[in-house]
Amino acid sequence: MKHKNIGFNSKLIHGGGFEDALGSATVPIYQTSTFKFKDADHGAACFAGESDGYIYTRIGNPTISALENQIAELENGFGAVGVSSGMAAVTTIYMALLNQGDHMVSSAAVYGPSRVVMEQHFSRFGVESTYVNTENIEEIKAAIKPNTKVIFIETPANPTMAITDLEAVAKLAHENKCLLVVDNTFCSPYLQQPLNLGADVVFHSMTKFINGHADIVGGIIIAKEEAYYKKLRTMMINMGCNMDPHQAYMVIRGLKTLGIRIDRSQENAMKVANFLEKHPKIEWIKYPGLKSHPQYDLCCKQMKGFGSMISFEVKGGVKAGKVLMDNVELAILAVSLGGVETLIQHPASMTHSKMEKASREAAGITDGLVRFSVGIEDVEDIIADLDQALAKI
Ligand code: LCS
Repeated sequence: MKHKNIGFNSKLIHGGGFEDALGSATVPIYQTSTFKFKDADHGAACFAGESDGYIYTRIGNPTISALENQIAELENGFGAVGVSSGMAAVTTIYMALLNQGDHMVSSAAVYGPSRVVMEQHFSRFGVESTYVNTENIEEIKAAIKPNTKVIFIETPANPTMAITDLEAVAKLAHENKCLLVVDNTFCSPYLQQPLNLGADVVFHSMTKFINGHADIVGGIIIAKEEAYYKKLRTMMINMGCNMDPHQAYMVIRGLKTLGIRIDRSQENAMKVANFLEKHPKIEWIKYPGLKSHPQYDLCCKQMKGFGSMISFEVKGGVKAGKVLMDNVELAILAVSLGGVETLIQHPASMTHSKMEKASREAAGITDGLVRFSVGIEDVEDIIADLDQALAKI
């Protein structure tokens, strides 16, 4: 790369080292499914891996490569593999790193489908799993078995905002010859770089902060070492869950403002959290930036900022929470998160509804929990909106 010693925000604009023969200043959309070979020998060399020419878009495409190279650099990994969605990242990781008879230990509170696909589908192929409260390292230690191959962590966890100590888990994983995989969706590389804390593989739903504009779905996996990068890329190619060049172009465009979007949304989130914490109708609130968060010190240690995700419960449980959700006017009642717009949703009946109720409760996803993704609007408007909706309870 040309610019070696530049800061994170500069890398968002200039990172990845993209260049093309026409001197394009931004990355164009290479909207093609296939690429011409110069001659038969060149085609054979591309397939043999002796030439790095492009072959076919499921295997690789210049627009997608530009995004992969940029994100690999931001996460400090060997390489990145773009995929069609965050869930495509999850299934590619499970398929590439786990075999029949293997076991995985994971956070009880992870994005619902990450758990459902393991417990209800990979179990059909003989992969075992145990879900524990990974805030407590002793629970992870107790769950490790001789056949444990992967520890799969989401921190902060969706939607409980529980934090896992990445350095401690990385050490434990490696002592037990396991790989540490981290879902970094809630932070993005701007706030947390798990590979620098010892993780082996990191992934994102780029649908969220990385793209940031609620207009595409996408995922990416970053590996620290070449061997795992190759395994993951081969699995993505064979499963056919590649990104599309237009989707990659949209993410490259959104990524440029990641730093300024997160700065603004987390500044707003801190003010919203302070407002909610003092509000008489709030039963409890969990936000990494509040001293009342049980792992506040750990948040300060491993995250560069507190992010913009808040979970809370209104006094009066589900019924009162529904009144709140039905009466907000600025915040949009919708799933997803990490975009420029403020969103509100109810995990027990929406994002985490396919999880067993007992598993949800054990993970701290109470029926009354409301999840709030703070956007970049004027914070006075976000607070006024919550205030008027809370007054209706
Ligand atoms: N990991 C986390 C932490 C997520 O929040 C999500 C999606 C995924 C993975 C999957 O990514 P996708 O396939 O949707 O790109 N989370 C969602 C949520 O909380 N509401 O809607 C989607």
